[in-house]
Amino acid sequence: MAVDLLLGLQWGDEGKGKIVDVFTSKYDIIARFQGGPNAGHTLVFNGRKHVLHTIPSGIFHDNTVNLVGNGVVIDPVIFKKELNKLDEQNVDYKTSLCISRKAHIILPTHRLLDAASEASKGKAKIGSTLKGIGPTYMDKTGRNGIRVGDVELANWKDKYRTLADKHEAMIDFYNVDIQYNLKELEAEFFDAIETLKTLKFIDSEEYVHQAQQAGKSILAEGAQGSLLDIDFGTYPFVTSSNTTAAGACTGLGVAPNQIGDVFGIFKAYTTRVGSGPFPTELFDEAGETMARVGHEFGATTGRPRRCGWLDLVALRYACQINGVTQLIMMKGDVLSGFKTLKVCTAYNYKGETITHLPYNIEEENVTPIYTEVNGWSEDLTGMTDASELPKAFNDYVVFLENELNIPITIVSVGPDRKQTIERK
Ligand code: 2SA
Ligand code: MG
Repeated sequence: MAVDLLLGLQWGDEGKGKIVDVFTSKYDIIARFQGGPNAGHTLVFNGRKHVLHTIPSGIFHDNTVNLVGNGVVIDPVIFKKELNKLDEQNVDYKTSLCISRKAHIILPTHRLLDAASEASKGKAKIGSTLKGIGPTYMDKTGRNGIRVGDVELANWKDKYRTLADKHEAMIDFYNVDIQYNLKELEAEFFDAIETLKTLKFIDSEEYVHQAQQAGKSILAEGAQGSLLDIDFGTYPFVTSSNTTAAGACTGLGVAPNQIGDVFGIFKAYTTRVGSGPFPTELFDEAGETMARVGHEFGATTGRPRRCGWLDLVALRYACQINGVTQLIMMKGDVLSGFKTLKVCTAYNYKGETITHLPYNIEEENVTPIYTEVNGWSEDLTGMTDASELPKAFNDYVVFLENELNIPITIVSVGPDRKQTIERK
């Protein structure tokens, strides 16, 4: 059976966690394929909010296997904290959670290097979540990394020491003021490694292959968003993995011709957390309203998210790169009450009108060209059926479908599982 993908089409925080949770009953296996604890996937059900970082969003369902693929980077300390939270809620993950032996491990010194690198950049900082993501992927591609499978080997601590010593020298090289006690951090790290070792380590590409042969359904859960992709995002203000569809092939071992549906998820407006260009960003009351009504704060760091109008130039680009087959629009409820809504349909790029994403979308090069559409005043949050949705809302959705030429099959009108409406 083909593997379906669910990906964020903007700068992350589109609501992937919620939709994976809604979809989980249709799938046997939910798999993360990239990123790490920089992600914050929020799920709301039975009046409770749950935030996951590394663990796939299918974990709250019985009978679903949750796989952390080879493309993911794991911080054992954060992973242990996530497990503790699941323990508190009596979630039985011992049999349902599997980890690829080929996934790379985030060391305490990776986190310190992240902090040192950001501090050395001053105003030009990336706005990293400081979870050590960049340095860990650097060691992976530099062929120095430590993988989950290594901790099953007798001499892995020698390899650890060599790498951590090198990292300490690199931290010194940055010559910035970073206070740390490595002994303490290491004690916590090695303790968390022991917890990690109680979980199921697997050769995940073989597992995925066998599952496909056996007719099992698999959903690959993306993290961050397409515009944070290391190759196609707003470099260097990106994360260090391929967040786009191709990342699911390399991060799970799924062949390209084995990809089925690609669910592209986007907010009815746009947000971004961290630094970097954002052509439709708002600095006025409209942006403040989106932030306030949409509770736009980072689920991992608590940082306020920047808000702006929907950018169809960027969204079209993301749809193309990912081969999106169905769109899912989130947070339409947040826009209730706006008299008119603006949608960016093209850019003025150095005096020329363009509809593609150019090499550089810094403010001085790009001015968004907007189309204005009618807003709606109705509160959508209690609606459960497409027939209840107001006309102006439907017009907005149809306008976007026509611009993107892809059907919007689901609209979300609130954070709860139940606030999810299918469009026929
Ligand atoms: P990193 O941590 O080195 O990968 O950061 C590099 C850039 O990627 C952005 N990034 C994110 N953007 C949105 N959401 C993310 N997850 C958290 C959330 C973020 C948070 O769900 O809200 O809590 O702040 C995420 N992770 C990484 C990051 O902001 C940098 O721009
Ligand atoms: Mg998030």
